[in-house]
Amino acid sequence: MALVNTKAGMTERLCAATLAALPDAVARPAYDRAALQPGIVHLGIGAFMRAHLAVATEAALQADGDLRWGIVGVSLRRPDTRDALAPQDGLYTVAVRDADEHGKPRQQLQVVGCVMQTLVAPEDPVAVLEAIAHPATRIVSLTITEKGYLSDPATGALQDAHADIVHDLAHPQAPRTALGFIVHGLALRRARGLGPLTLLSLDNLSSNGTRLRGLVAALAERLDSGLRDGIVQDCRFPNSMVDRIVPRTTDVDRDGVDAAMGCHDAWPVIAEPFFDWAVADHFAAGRPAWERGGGRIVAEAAPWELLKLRMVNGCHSAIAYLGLVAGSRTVDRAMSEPLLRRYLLQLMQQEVEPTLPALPGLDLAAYRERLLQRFANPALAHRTQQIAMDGSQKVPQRWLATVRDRLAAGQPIARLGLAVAAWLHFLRGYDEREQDYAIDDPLASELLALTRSAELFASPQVRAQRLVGFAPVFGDLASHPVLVAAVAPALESLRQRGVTRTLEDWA
Ligand code: CS2
Repeated sequence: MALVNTKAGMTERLCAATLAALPDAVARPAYDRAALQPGIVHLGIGAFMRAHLAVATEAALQADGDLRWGIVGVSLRRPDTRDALAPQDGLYTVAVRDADEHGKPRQQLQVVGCVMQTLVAPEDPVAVLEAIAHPATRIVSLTITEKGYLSDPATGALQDAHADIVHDLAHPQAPRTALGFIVHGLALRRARGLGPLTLLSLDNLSSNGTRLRGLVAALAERLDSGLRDGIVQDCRFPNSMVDRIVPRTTDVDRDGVDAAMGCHDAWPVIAEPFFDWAVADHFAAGRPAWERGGGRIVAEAAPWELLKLRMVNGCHSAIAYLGLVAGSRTVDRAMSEPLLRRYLLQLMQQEVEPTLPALPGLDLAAYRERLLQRFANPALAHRTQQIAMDGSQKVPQRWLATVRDRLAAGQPIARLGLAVAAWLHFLRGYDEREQDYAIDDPLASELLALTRSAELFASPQVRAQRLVGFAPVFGDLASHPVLVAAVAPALESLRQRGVTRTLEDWA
């Protein structure tokens, strides 16, 4: 279709004024945007949130017309999301992509309108504090990724010596971290006599709400124990499981969306059709009708989190490290390798599924089958390198919790051992074609030093022992003899024989 051209020959920008000219097939806000009120402050407005929380909130606004749940987004670091969305009146496109039964790519487009404003925290931290301490705000939600919590990956404890935490304790008007904004924002609410909030973590951490509560309490305690007690008593921190694959948007994606929309969206987001969200019914001051947008309001979200972290994210990381080292740039390419597919099936069926709690109404075989299809979605081009980042923060809840459960039950861990070995092998920084890649991880320098020191040993057993001895990640499993015994031969095989031949033996 032709792009809508202005007189100057420029493609028009997606915004309130161009909404009406979009093709009929593009879904768009059907409520009165001018009447929206800001009920949610979201910390970490990235692609995932825009394709998940915002989509469910949009559906709720649309379904019941309760317009008190507009979203104020906050970028904690960069201005790029605000710069893209502000000229678009906060509007952006969600492109839901997969392939039909003949493998032909297809997409469904929706313009989302519930993001009212985006604040850039480093430019104006007071505006963020004021948004949290606004009388209309009732939920502060977070997608700040695992590392944004500044907690020790192995123990979950607050890293209270971290420079940003030290800074935030001393600068109530200009925090840097999400935790700092929450605690100082809540202090402001308290001083103003405003009611309690719900703090809603939407990150891939086990018991994310409970964990957030502990970290917020630990930071508040350092400031004022009365503030801490007030937060713990009155605010709510529901656990939640979020699931939707949302790869980073590329320029090719942007061009494709523009061509289909007939106007320019500077930052659309790409997502798979699958959507899931189990959130515990534990709110301090109400919530949108998220069940109208695919949310499941449950009594307990923690068992769903366990399922999702171990199956979806655990497999994702295994695909990412094995795939990347073998030269597969995207998840769907990696999934086209029958040996990797077979390994994943065995990892799930033999080692992960036996550790999962019973979930009423869940058909595990169908869930597994669907998951393999989701990973194979060719329309996403989800880069293995994107998933590979921040391994030090991801490995503990994706694999090590499962390892712990299996060791406690005296069960074998050969396939989990291979996954751990794949991460350690990946840390060398080059693939089987000798192509270098970056290790993007908050512990990158420690991991580099670890890898170098392990290389000094000729014995595979000693090398593995050293690597698995890395306590910040392995915690109480550091140098555990059974884990070392599982990792050592897998790592040696990856080094000597490569991914494909290793998979021949391990699955
Ligand atoms: C992925 C997740 O990047 C990653 O580490 O495993 O972002 C994954 O795509 C989502 O959690 C799926 O819900």
